[in-house]
Amino acid sequence: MIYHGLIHRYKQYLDLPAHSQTVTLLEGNTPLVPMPRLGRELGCELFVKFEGLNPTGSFKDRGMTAAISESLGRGAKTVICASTGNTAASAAAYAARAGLRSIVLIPEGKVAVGKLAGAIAYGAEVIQIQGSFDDALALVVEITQKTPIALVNSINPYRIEGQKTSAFEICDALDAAPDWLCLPVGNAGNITSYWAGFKQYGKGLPRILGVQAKGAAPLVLGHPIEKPETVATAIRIGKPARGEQALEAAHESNGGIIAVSDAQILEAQKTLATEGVWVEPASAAGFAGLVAETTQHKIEAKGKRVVVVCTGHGMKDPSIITESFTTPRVIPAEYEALVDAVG
Ligand code: AN7
Repeated sequence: MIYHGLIHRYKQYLDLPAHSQTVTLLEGNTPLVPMPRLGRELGCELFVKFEGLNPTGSFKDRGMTAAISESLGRGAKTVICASTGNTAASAAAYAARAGLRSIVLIPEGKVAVGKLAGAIAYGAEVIQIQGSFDDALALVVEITQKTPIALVNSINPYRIEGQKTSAFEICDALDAAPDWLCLPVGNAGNITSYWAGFKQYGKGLPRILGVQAKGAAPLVLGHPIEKPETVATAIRIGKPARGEQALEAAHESNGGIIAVSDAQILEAQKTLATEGVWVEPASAAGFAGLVAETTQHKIEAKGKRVVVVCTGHGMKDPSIITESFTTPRVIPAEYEALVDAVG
């Protein structure tokens, strides 16, 4: 069966206005990768929903196909977003596809190189803000209230509609919701979308574990963070726009929102790669949270079906790896030297 993208596939479940004109890069339909070895170590049946395999390398494409389709149909000429990077690349790609102008605001010096390169490659006008993601978000909200420029951050309700489809795909693949769903939380659009999606689809409800980075954990601490800091720059967010809904999802699902350290995040990134899945640091936070909670016996994962959402590809943030490894050794281009080196 030919795949036409997630709006086509799940149209009946998505509350999109009639004026929408579908703009798609065939996003979604991402693999639910079994992780038998790591699952055995944790005592559960473990899967990764690998959202890094979307067209621009992150889950943002699910919401962006919906938001850009609506903006285009409404007659918008320009779209704008604030971003820690992945939203920027996704908005740029879908705007390019739709023939719209895109403007993206990013926090100065804090965006992973693969994301910035993507935004530029797809033709976005990139503006760095001397401030945080939260400052940038406040600015784009203001300009979209005062001008016809369309906002494509996850405050835009169509972003949530599109992102619900990952929950549908998981239910379709497993024929039921998993027992646990673990995912990173930044601006809290994704956790909001998953919970809405599972509730709507009627194939059962998972318990949801939302995971923030310790230096950017407003939902765990219970107050906004003025200067969020974490190696996981994607979730370096101090005032999540959908924070209330994230807390609601955690509470209603009998799950929780926790924080993990940067060291735990980087360790989780390495561990996932040992089973062949390379994700960017923020993306590994869900797995880091699962490991932390099972180790402390706060989550009883034994015999349970657990889906960890890996939101963005490792290639988005190569410097995290390249800055920490030693340069590969150099040998002469001779067989003897190779034999020596291989040992
Ligand atoms: C890889 O791109 O906020 O909780 O501006 O890139 O829905 O915000 C990215 C967020 C998790 C958090 N994982 O999702 C942006 C941006 C990755 C991300 C999140 C982001 P939300």
